Amino acid sequence: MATSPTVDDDRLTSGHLDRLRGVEAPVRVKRAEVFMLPLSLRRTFRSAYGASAPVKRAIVVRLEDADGIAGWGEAPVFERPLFGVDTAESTWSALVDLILPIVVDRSFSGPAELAGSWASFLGQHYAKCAVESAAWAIASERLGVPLVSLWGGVRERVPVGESLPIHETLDHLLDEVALRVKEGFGRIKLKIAPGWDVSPASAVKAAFPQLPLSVDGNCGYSLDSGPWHELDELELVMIEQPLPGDALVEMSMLQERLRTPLCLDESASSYNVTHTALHVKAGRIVNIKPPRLGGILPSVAIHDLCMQREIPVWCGGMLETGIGRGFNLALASLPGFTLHADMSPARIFYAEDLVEPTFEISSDGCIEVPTRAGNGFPVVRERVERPAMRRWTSESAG
Ligand code: OSB
Ligand code: MG
Repeated sequence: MATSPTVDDDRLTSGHLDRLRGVEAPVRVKRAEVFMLPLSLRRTFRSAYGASAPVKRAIVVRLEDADGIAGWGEAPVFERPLFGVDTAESTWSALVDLILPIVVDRSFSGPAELAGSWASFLGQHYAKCAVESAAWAIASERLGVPLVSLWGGVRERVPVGESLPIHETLDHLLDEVALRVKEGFGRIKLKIAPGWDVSPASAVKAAFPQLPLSVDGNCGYSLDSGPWHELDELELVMIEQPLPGDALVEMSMLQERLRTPLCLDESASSYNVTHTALHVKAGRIVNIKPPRLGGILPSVAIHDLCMQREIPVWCGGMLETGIGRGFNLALASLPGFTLHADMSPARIFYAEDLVEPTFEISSDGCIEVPTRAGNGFPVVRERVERPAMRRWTSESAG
């Protein structure tokens, strides 16, 4: 394993990627399993992409190495290619046809070498993220060191915010904001779309003037169509991804007109694209999500880049269960993650989490970074296996 730099060294060099690449924890994947299971959403999650499907088909990967150590990873993908190009079907096929066949029965010096085996493949980010994550869980367990220590995290607790979907009425929205603030969430993010933007943001600002508030446009606007001046007056923490993901020049032109920082989500689709986006000043904040980026390594590379450039980052979410959130919490413990994470507990979206115990928010608005080696939260195999509508194992492949 790489020698442990001190916190100060980390801040100077932002060398977390080197640290992760240097983790030596030999792994030979003896068996891979993939599960597709329905997760019923407790409520419709409405954004500029429209209403979420009532059931999300989650894809979960389990790798077992030759010594019997197992690690789980999650591909929190959506049904339709709206947020990104991947779908549940494309992710399933990428896992069982492309990625797992080149990983199983080969020996790797650690998670970085394992992830290197698919480095030349374009896209397939959710699939890559699930497999790389599972390899990190195995490495962590093999070394007996939690991910937070393995990755050079500096925080034991992560301050969290909540992302609120588009509501039926302003009254419903204000009731939910009041509830989430009471639960401890320290920042509220409102999903916005044309027709639901200035009025909800102004109403929340008026009712909770001290509350850090942001909005997320999910690509729903164009440079000339948004209520930019009105939103800019509200002293929002950020405006997340108002324009289409590939509209980097337009994002930059919009950022030039606004005091409020723009935050890259869909635009930060890879390390290189994020580098380009920052170079053209398409935003001043980056939302880092491992599934969108294709894993932990690209996420940490962007973290390092942003630290060097003094660009604040935060950990976003993709409605993960506790499997994916376990990795997100460890990632959010890195020093560059200075803004509230989207990390609501699974109970807000789902009847039951896939991990036990799951996590909760404390009254002061933080979630504890898992200190357990392996998956941050223990995965309940039964809860993955029982409802699975599709299952693949490497042994039966052929
Ligand atoms: O744009 O940040 C987003 C959920 C699904 C897809 C995209 C986004 C979101 C969220 C929810 O905002 C964040 C969470 O997982 O808590
Ligand atoms: Mg977003």
